[in-house]
Amino acid sequence: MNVEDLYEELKRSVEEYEPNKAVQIAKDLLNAQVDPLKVINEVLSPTMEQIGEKFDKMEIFLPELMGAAEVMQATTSILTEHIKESTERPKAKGKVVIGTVHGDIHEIGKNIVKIMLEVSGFEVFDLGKDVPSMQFIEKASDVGADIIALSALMTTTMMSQKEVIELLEALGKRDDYVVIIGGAPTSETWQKEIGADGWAETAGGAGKLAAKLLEAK
Ligand code: B12
Repeated sequence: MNVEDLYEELKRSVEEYEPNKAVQIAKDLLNAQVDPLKVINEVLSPTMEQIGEKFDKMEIFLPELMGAAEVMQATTSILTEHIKESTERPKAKGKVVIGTVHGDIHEIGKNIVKIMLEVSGFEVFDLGKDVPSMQFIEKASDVGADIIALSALMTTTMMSQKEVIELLEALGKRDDYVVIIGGAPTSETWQKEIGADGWAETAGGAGKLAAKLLEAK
């Protein structure tokens, strides 16, 4: 099978809940020297987006959405593990506290961002999902973080990104941290509106963004 065929098969195995097959294809793609980040950005993420649209239109239901998410997660962990193993880490750049904001349990994208920050040389403290706003600030203070990274996947939970920044301001700590945000419904416009320091569309962009912002600080 050529790479294009493998992409098609991978898409199909996510849609049809075939985790073992998807993981095998991911391994085949790695053996064929395909860039794992390309597989995530160009095959897996668009497939999940289409699945989300089908869910939105009620063409599929929660069990199917959960099944696809499981396959996506199993496949991305093979790919990100490879990124981790094959990338030589630059020397320590700084510390990042990351999590998915309060009210939101989507974590696939956040987990990819975490790996990309790690391979870019950051020490990352992952608070997981549905993280109360105050917990980001407490953890950042405990570990002496440079950056707080907030992921939100729903229009409703984007407000929690704003809340973290408002809390930082209220506590007089806004200048202590660089705050970066991301997640499918967010944008540069939203970043500016809530006064975050940076936004990136993809996980690959997140590593570069964090390094650039910290250098500028
Ligand atoms: C998978 C999925 C799920 C899985 C999540 C599994 C998991 N462990 O994460 C499950 C099945 C559990 C789920 C549940 C729900 N979901 Co859902 N889900 C999705 C889906 C299909 C894909 C998300 C995903 O993983 N994408 C792939 C990753 C790689 O992309 P990503 O997350 O965007 O991340 C990339 C970038 O955004 C960026 N990034 C992400 N975070 C950050 C952070 C920083 C700092 C930076 C710089 C960058 C960055 O980098 C990542 C990699 O490139 C989306 C559809 C969509 N279009 O997003 C719906 C979607 C987000 N879900 C939706 C809904 C409604 C729900 C539920 C409420 C359903 C329900 N009725 O129960 C629940 C949520 C409950 C809750 N309180 O959170 C809606 C949200 C609508 C809205 N209001 O905005 C969507 C948009 C589907 C839809 N079209 O209706 N979901």
